[in-house]
Amino acid sequence: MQWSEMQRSELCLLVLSLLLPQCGSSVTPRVSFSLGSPGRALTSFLLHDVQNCTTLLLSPDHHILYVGAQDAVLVLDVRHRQGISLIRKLEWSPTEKDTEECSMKGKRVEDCANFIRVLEFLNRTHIYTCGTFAFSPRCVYIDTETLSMSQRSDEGRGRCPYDPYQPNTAIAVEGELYTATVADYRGNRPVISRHLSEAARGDLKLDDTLGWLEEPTFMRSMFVPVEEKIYFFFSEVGREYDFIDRLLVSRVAQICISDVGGQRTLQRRWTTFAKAQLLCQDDGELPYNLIQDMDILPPEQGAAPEDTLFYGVFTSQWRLKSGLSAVCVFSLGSFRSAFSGSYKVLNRDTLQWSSRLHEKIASPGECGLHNASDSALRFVKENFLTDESVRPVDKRLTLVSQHSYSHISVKRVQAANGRPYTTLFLLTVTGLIHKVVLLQTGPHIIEEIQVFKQPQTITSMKLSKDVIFIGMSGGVLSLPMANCSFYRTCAQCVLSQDPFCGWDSGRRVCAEVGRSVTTVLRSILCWAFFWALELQVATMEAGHQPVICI
Ligand SMILES: *[C@@H]1O[C@H](CO)[C@@H](O)[C@H](O)[C@H]1NC(C)=O
Ligand SMILES: *[C@@H]1O[C@H](CO)[C@@H](O)[C@H](O)[C@H]1NC(C)=O
Ligand SMILES: *[C@@H]1O[C@H](CO)[C@@H](O)[C@H](O)[C@H]1NC(C)=O
Ligand SMILES: CC(=O)N[C@H]1CO[C@H](CO)[C@@H](O)[C@@H]1O
Repeated sequence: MQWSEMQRSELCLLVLSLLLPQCGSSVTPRVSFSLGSPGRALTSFLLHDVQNCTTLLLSPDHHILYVGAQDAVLVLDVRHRQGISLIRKLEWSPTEKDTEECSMKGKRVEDCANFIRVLEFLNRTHIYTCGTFAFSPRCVYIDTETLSMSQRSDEGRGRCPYDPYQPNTAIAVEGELYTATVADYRGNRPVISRHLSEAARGDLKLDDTLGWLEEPTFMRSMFVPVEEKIYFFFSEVGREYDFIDRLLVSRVAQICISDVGGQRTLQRRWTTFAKAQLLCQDDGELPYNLIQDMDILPPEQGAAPEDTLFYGVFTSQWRLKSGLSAVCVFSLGSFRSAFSGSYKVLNRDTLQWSSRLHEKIASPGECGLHNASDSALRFVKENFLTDESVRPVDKRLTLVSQHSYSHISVKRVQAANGRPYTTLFLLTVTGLIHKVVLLQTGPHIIEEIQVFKQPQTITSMKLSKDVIFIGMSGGVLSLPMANCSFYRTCAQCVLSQDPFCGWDSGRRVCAEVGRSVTTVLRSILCWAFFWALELQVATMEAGHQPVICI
């Protein structure tokens, strides 16, 4: 804990009338908690025989956390803040024979287990789950009422990777499963596909004759209901930059859920696949070109759907920026404009991309092309890379960090001053969580919390209403989003600039805004500070007196 930092902040408060410009806005964490600090206690769920808890799924009521681990799916009760308890452990492992065959093919025995990598609700009562199953992926149903796994298993090819170290993503929408993974043993046939489709629609996949994907690393997928589209986020080799060898780029790709494939051309293939480059780059600087994670923030109440925001963390391929990462925010509006704009053209003889204008026979990226003519579908098939890249909101990076972030989760919180604030939870590969609030003056790292010490290869992070869950090799951790009672005085409470917290001057405690009904009413004096901190310059101009906490 850096008390000195906090004391400095209090001093800062005293001289608020002098309005030091650096007051309150800082890109280093204001408070930092090392592993095991009482101020930010972790709840952990560890079982000696459970490993690699890397796939998390929360029930819609946030009472149950399903955990895809090694050779098991755990069903955990997470209703109580004090502790996590095991409801059921559903064992699911390959037979000895499977393991033997796997290791005979030259794989390490420890990698020949069943690593659960897909875990999605198909409907109210059933979860669909897939695992690597000794390099021979399988999928089963879990009945959430009886908490049992189906006896019969499906082949998992194209749904789940063979290799547990290959990243993948999956999402279920209306009972169908959309996946992005590699679909072969060696891991060099990437595919985006739909499974479990209604018979009349049929399963769909990518046409792989044309290089729709170039050695991708899949990160995330998201369904956006207003668009009736699923977006996939990944990085891959940017073949359009043929003057640089193996330049990697980040992408957003789309498909429409209404897609049923073409009738002759593109039969059983996507007719709505399109991809665009995601640019997380400052003018004149090297790009942060490798997407690590993405989260979605629905628009504020009353705002247009285009204002749906996507928060991504990116690292860089370039040595100059190694170890650094950046947060960039993209809007649904910018996806729309890229996908409805013009597309690059690939010269089949030279394999070079260009932005040459050519006759537009159809609109690639548009939903509802299943009845289109063969020539329209051929056009769509060949034009899948948008000419325009997707740039971040306000054309700038939201945050640049000395740390390498691997995960991001975003939440909008109503602060004591009644205004909504966007809060980011960023996890580093080395086990630090940074809680960041985006203020008008820029990002402010409210706190840094160490959640593990050993660097983890594969982790996951999920937010419930007020808790952050982290899945890692040894088990599952949970951390409350805030601990307001750590701040003992009004000044500490306000200067933390934590939108989860507000000063309750009746009880004289720093309380969670949503939890204490009276906080909002009683913290009038306090949120005058919030306002003062955010609008220091305006305050000075208006000649306002600084407010003192009492
Ligand atoms: C919050 O911080 C206080 C003061 O350090 C500590 O006593 C308390 O246990 C913490 N609560 C949680 C849930 O971390
Ligand atoms: C949910 O899906 C399962 C598996 O497809 C099916 O057996 C079950 O009837 C479905 N339940 C409901 C309520 O639709
Ligand atoms: C479009 O295709 C559906 C079947 O996929 C068919 O029922 C319908 O008549 C077609 N519409 C047109 C305008 O061709
Ligand atoms: C596939 C995978 O993630 N395996 C990890 C399982 O956990 C052990 C440590 O407990 C790691 O060493 C493996 O890499």
